[in-house]
Amino acid sequence: MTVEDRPATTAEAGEATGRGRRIGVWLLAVSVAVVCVAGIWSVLADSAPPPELSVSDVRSGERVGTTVAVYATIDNRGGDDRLIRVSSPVAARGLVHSTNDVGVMGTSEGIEVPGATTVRLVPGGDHVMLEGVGANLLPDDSFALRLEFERAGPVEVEVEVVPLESLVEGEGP
Ligand SMILES: [Cu+2]
Repeated sequence: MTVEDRPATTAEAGEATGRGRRIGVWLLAVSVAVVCVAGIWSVLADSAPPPELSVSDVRSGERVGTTVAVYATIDNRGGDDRLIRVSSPVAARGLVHSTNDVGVMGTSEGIEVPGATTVRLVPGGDHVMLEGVGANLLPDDSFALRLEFERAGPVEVEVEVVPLESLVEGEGP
């Protein structure tokens, strides 16, 4: 190595160090950006709008036997939700029922209550089934019912007992 070469080499080395620093700054900026995007993404994923439920027109027919079906209108002005459990002090057991294409009802995993929709529990469709009802339920009686939603949590409502014939034709009590 000659003496003349030395300053050039030092300059190159300096330039290389500067380049290394610039790359370091860029890597830092990129990783900060990645962390920010990941953060925003997780916030967005968690911030699905909360359900805004209002339950109305909750009714059942008179008790026949020990099983009573309950119908209602569930209005959701917020985000998606699902009715997952039901219970009532007048019943040993509360079930979420749906009715299949041939009119046979059975226990369902839950009733979807999508956002910005009104779901109607009606005879021949999805409904609440109360089993082991001991109390004699007559028209104009009312009783408490707890509807548990996956996201909104429990909603307490009052069920109005109506004459069987005033429920829509299609399914028994
Ligand atoms: Cu049923």
